[in-house]
Amino acid sequence: MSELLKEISENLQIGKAKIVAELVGRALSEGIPPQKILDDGLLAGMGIIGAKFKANEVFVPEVLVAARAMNKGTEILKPALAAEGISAKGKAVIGTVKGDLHDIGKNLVKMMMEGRGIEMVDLGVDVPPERFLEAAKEHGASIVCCSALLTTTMGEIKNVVELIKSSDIAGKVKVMIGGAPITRAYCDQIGADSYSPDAASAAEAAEALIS
Ligand code: B1M
Repeated sequence: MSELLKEISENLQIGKAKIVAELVGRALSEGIPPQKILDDGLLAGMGIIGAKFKANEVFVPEVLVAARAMNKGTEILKPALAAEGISAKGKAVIGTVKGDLHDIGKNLVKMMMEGRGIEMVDLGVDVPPERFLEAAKEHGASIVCCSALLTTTMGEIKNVVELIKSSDIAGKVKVMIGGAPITRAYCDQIGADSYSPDAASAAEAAEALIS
């Protein structure tokens, strides 16, 4: 890996957004292919943060600043990627279910998935099942991601699964679920496609589902 790409990865990991943006610009002007800058610079750095987060070596604040640096770098890179016809690996919609306003975990999941090159459509919080379905159709997403933090709202995930399974996109869209009260047993019980206990595992699972 070139020294410059290594620098991008390292600065991303410590959340130096401005420097990451500058380095991405420099890499482009040096003629490094945009896909290589994305894979070996930005995504490589985010991958390391994801693994460290999973191993409890870094925590929420570090992930948030790394993700912000990733976004700054991606902003600079996007026009070059688009010009080369390079698109995201896949698309997912994400939201916190109806009645639930917790979004810190959902945002982390979104950022980790973006860190794996997946385009994320964020529906925010308090999202009714119909909105998940509508957005999946509108954006042609292959994954619907539901987060729930309350025992009183986790039942809404079941409503999302049922709605999607009875819709015309059944079988084409996978439902991924997570949040503090959610378990693998619950996932199996309601027939969701994938459960992940944390944001880094969710990003890995999403990548596997897409490929
Ligand atoms: Co709330 N709250 N809260 N709260 N709140 C909890 C969840 C609670 C456990 C606190 C407690 O009593 N000990 C409790 C729930 C009890 C229960 O149902 N079992 C609770 C309650 C009761 C409430 C209110 C009802 C309180 C009240 O008003 N009486 C109320 C409900 C409001 C509503 O949603 N309608 C409420 C409100 C709030 C605040 C608004 C004040 C605030 C939310 C701010 C925000 O999100 N913007 C808040 C907070 C901050 C918490 C705690 C303290 C922290 C939650 C959090 O962000 N954790 C929480 C107690 C706790 O967990 N210690 C609590 C950090 C975050 C990174 O973790 O969200 O679990 P988490 O996400 C993880 C994984 O779960 C996973 O990945 C993430 C990162 O690795 N994950 C997924 C999450 N989504 C995923 C999706 C996936 C895969 C993995 O696939 C799609």
